[in-house]
Amino acid sequence: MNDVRYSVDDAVATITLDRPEAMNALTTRMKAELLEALTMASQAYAVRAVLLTGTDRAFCAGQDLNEHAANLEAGLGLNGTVRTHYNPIVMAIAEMGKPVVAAVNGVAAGAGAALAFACDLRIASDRAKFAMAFSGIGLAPDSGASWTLQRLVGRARATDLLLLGEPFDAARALELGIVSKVVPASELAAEARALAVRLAQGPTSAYAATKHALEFAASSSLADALVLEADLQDTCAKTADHLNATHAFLDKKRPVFEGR
Ligand code: LHQ
Repeated sequence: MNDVRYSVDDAVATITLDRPEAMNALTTRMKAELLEALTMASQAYAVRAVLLTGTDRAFCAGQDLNEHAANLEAGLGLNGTVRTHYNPIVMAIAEMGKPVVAAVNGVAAGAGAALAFACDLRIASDRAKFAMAFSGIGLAPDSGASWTLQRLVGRARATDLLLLGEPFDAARALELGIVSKVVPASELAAEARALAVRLAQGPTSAYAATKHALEFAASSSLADALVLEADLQDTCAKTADHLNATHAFLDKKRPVFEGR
């Protein structure tokens, strides 16, 4: 991989978008590398949480507009990238049976912001800035932003943010509930890592079930959500983590989760 870095430590896979000269804007190569990294993290048994971040001033400026302009010039339109790259990337995050934390270190624009929205938790540096840049270049939301943003902030605010496209800073993102925490830029890497390590030491199967239940319940009836909850709870109840943590509680000990 060239523009995306992948490393595993303490059961946390860290995926770093690393093309700072273009604010980590996504080229075809970068999108392929990001999907490859997410797939590796998903498949690796030893990985129990994922941390997605950027470098320098940017988390991710969305689609690389130089490459996109070349495609338009060549009459290729979007060149299939929404279906070929963005959609599989977002689904890889959503379907990852492990928590995914976005450490938003700087600008997150367009599909870059949508990537952060697709993650399970977002922690931001006080230098982070979000821009729903789609309408600014005559496009509608993609990469799940129409789905995720309204679930994060409610439909009225999502409509406002997507139609008007006004950039907003980390403090506003916190107010809107888009990020769960804002920390000084110098502390972001350590704070985000501590959060990811904590999640990697948690009940991985229960986390996977929680993600599944939330995703399903977002667009189902209460009755159907109850049915799925019951099934998922059956699965969780069979894990060693559940048995051990229940005994640990009764023994007044801290539970140790092994992720199985
Ligand atoms: C960039 C980019 C960029 C290339 C900064 N590309 N170089 C899906 C499917 C297919 C097509 C289209 O889109 C999509 C979904 C999307 O993602 S749509 C949204 C695409 N992204 C944008 O419209 C954001 C464009 N960028 C900006 O608005 C600003 O650059 C932001 C707000 C990100 C940062 O502003 P500043 O902090 O003022 O930095 P800057 O504008 O000076 O940028 C620094 C450099 O990064 C600069 O290059 P240069 O060679 O002049 O130093 C920019 O050209 C480059 N850059 N974003 N998306």
